[in-house]
Amino acid sequence: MSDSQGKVLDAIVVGTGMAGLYMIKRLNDQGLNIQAFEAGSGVGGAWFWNRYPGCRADLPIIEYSYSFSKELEQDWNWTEVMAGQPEIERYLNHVADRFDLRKDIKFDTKVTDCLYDEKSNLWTVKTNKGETYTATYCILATGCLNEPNYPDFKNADAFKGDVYHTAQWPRNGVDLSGKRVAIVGCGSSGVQAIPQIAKQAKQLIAFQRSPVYTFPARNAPMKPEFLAQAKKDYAEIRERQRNNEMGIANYNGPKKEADPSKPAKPKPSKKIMDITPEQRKQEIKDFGINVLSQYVDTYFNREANEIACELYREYLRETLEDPQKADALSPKNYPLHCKRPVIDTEYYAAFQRDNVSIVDLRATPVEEVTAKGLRTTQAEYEFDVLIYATGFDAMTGTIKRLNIRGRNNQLLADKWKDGPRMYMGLQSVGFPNFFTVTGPGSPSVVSNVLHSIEQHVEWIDACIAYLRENHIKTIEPKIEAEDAWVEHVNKAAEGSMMTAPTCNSWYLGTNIEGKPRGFMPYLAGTKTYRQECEEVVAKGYEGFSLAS
Ligand code: NA7
Repeated sequence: MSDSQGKVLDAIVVGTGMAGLYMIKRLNDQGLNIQAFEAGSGVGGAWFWNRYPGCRADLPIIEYSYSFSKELEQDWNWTEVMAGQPEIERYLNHVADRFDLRKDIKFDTKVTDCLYDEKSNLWTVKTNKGETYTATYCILATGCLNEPNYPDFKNADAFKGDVYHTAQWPRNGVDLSGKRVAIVGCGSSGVQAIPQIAKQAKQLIAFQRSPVYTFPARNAPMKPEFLAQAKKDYAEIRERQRNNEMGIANYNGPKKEADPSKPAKPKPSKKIMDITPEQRKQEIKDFGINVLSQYVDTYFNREANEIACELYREYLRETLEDPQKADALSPKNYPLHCKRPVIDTEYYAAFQRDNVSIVDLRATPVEEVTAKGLRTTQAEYEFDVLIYATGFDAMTGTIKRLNIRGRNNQLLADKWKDGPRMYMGLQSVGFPNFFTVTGPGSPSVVSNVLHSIEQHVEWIDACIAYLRENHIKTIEPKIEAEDAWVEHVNKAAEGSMMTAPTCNSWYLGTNIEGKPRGFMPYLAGTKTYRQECEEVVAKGYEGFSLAS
């Protein structure tokens, strides 16, 4: 078995989003003979598929951009503070061209099987095109949010109008002007899409199961002087990212010298419990509603968190004149910080429009899909277009759907039936020379994910170089190291609002029917994690078995 030229490859990379592109670049720089596969017809991964109206980064783009090339940092000119999907996709295409990565990618090609052969110590990778490739190393760069989740509604196929998912949005866009549109799901994607769709559609019905805590994105056009300064400060920005547990520098432009003639600018309190109810309201007035997400005690202290939740609901009642809409949009029964932070641009303003209504699925669940729309326990709603913004089978969904077989023909999906088991989110016992970029058990989605991607890609790249230099045939975790790491990951999440008993989220897998509940990312922080990864290497790949 071989690639089309009959050779055994050094490495195979699956996926060409932010992780895959950088992985290809690093392996090319090492001079390896590689092949990458991409299910889409272009690069970008999440930024290729999620092209729904309003899709944009939820971090300032200066922070959420590659740090590996100084020249790229200097040459690329961002136009918005929180760049939108089209601009990010253009950037990733530029990266692919600039570093000549396309030559290694087979597009429109889905990997179906990754099979380890113990005798030859090679991975065989099969694709939906009927091709077979073999390589020493197999690297999954399939991302954490890749497998779209569709609700299990009765008569799901009955609807006669057009159906879309935000995560599989058509490349040529969808004209929703003058249409009656329904959207199911009000997580990050729904929250970003609703205000944009509301502007086009004749009528928009949002079918909402759980309202979210969402905070204004504070997006704006990128000021040329800010960008120029950021370009000068990139080295410092990246250093600050490395020293922050989220991989975020919180860069606000040039540091200003304090003017002794002016009073110091006030800052909000650190803890909500340290201030009186009146002061809390004053801080919301002074610093905006985003201040609620900044009080450090709300992350671990239930009482502090509940105070913030109540203030949030109060803010909604004041913002939305219609008390019924305010009530329907009010998150209840689960804490702030349970789900990944949601940021928005005029989300609540969209519900002030006459053409936008909300159906509270907590009060009136969906009974079935009909030819004309959706029937809840209360009514049948008719529309022309149905949009699912219902998220993903996150973190493990794609990996478990692949036929990945390691030693003794063991299926990875079987090994993970009660939850993912990996050492450091990089490798799993029984699957030698098989790596995942931002796999479960690493900080990935609870950090600036591109920062985590770069750290993982560099670790894997250096590991492969080490194996080759030292003529080591396989690397694979030891079972005791993997078990201890899984335990360590669970411990790191204890007491967090993200694992509160009342919390349900895709971090926990509870958004997918039948998926075991368990917190999948590693919450100790990116700085801590990076140090742990470096220590493992310094101790001769502690916790891994290396076989010559
Ligand atoms: P999310 O955050 O998982 O949101 C999905 C939404 O869809 C959420 O409101 C869900 O309600 C809702 N949902 C899911 N299944 C159903 C069914 N069966 N019926 C009704 N409503 C349903 O996905 P997003 O795409 O918005 O965001 C994912 C990440 O992408 C985000 O965190 C950013 O990092 C970017 P629920 O909350 O489960 O009650």
